[in-house]
Amino acid sequence: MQFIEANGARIPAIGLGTWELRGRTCARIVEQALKLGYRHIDTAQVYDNEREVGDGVRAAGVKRDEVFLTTKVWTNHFAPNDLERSAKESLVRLRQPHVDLLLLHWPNPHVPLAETLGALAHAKRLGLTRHIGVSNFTVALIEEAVKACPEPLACDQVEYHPYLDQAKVRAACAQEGMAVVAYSPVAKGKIKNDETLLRIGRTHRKTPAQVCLRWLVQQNVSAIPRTSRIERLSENINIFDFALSGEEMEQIFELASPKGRLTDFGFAPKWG
Ligand code: 1BO
Repeated sequence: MQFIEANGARIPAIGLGTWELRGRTCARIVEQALKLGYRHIDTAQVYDNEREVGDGVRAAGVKRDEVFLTTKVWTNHFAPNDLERSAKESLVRLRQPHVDLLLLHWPNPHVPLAETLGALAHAKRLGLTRHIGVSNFTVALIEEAVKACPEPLACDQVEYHPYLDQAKVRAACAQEGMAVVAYSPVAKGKIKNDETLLRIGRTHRKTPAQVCLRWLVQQNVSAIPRTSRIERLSENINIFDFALSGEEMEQIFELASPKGRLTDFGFAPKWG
């Protein structure tokens, strides 16, 4: 497994995303992922599956300090006291003494960012999490957050796949020593019949999804594909035995389109 180093954090390059995974399916897939060699699991308070993620982690029998576990605080808990309480409740559901990374799930313009970041840093100092970071932050918000946060931020977790240009976010994170963690890294399956990815995949005997994930990892981005299918777990982690050429990387960058974003909500920030 390759790792992404970011402001003191060492984030496994491939992780398992669990958005929309629920109940026993979620627990089973987390357990299987860890048994197959995954060492990075991503959940969130709002996914309503922290309990099952915790069950899966324990059932896998992997040493806790070998697993990089992320959860996120939902935006209605950004007032300082709420944030600490919410983080502690996540730990109770996960049945863990701490997580490795605690993120602000989306920006919330209704609570001053400096106050929320102060509370996030406090959660780190209390030992509730080893590292802190943000998710769905634009370049302007990353810059504001870095200035306001009393502790280093390890990452910005954002939607990222070949159809969405994230060059500006990548550059801002690199400037601040932060990692980019990519959710929806295979564009919710939309890449599976992509001619460019199929052609590049044929050269390396890899699937379009594997080409996508390799393309992200070669940019020093950590990717957290979600799946509920065991066979996909193996496919998604089997990307460390080939390399894309510079030309292939460029051909994949050219797939980006202004309409490439797949996850947007009324409460989302104005994307730069
Ligand atoms: C509402 C959840 C978005 C991805 O984490």
